[in-house]
Amino acid sequence: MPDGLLQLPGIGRERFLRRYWQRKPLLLRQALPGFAPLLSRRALFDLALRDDVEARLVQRAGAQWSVLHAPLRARDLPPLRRPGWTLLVQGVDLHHEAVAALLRRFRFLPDARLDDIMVSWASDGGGVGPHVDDYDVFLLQAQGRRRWRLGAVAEPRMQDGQPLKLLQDFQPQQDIVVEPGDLLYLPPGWGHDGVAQGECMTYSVGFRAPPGDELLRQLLWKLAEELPAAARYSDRGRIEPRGAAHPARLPEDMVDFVAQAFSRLRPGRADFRRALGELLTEPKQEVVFEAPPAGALERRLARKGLRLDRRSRMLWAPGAIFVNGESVPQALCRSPLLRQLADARCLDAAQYASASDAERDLLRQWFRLGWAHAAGD
Ligand SMILES: [Mn+2]
Repeated sequence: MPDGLLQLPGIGRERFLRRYWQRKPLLLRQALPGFAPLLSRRALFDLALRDDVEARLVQRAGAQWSVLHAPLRARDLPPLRRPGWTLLVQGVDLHHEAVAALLRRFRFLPDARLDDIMVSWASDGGGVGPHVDDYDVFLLQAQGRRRWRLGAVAEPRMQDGQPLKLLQDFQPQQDIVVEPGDLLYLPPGWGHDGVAQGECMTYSVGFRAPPGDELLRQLLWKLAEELPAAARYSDRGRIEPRGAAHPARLPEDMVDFVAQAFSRLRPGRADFRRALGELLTEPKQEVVFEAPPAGALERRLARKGLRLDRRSRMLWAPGAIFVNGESVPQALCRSPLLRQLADARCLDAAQYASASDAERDLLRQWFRLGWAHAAGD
């Protein structure tokens, strides 16, 4: 597989973005001809049993579903021949280089939207039932066949008493069977139900599309965490002796106090940009970076250049550069070299040699944190 951006044969990226992205589903037969699983069933199961990996086991018995969340143990997994179960492993790109490379082929879409690749294995009849997701997803069939039923959902209503969010009265309008190499795009909120026909593996390339309220909640939290210390509430000289009859009454001037403190906040565009950049580059919860082994020489950076760790998240914006949940220091927030690193995710030896002292200090710091490595290591 060539290591370029995905071509979307027959339609092209430009037409796809104009007509389908965030609008309607698209099935691309043989978008990746000859595509085969990048890791074996065994390797996927081993990954699912690790305690730093997010995985779920979904089973169905008649109309009743059950879900088991990580940490999973080997004995939790049903026999392969038992029909109707599926194992879903989230963030496989964080642990597997070929899967990370597949994710990079989708970088014609902004990194800020890119989430992860989930890999699912299913026994015959396995699936997670009819549902909607709140993200864009490309479903790449990797092994075996899966039947997809798709339909627009005006107002999702969920079934009661299920451990999963399952649509009630799902009315599919499309019914297709996909084979290895086929790619199905679904916008957020589109109903879908995929059922394995025989043993089946599917790669889900997910793009977060957070609802405004959720984004705002996280941004406000982030802004709140950085609040400077403020004056303490005081009622000096304001307590009414008559109030003794109603000690339970909340003083109105305390309400004024917080209202005034809040109105002084006035976050500006730069604050929102910073909070958003730091939020979106926050590594996934289970990611732990490892410092390079003792004896790993920073001089190798000079000889080989530098590449970001595949789990490092980096974004840039006017006057700001973000990496793994942090803003780079003010003095470097417009560095063309760091922007270059964010876009290309690597710097060659010549580019590394061109770094200023401050840039080199920062890059060495990232190297020591395990956020970046010498190219080729
Ligand atoms: Mn889904």
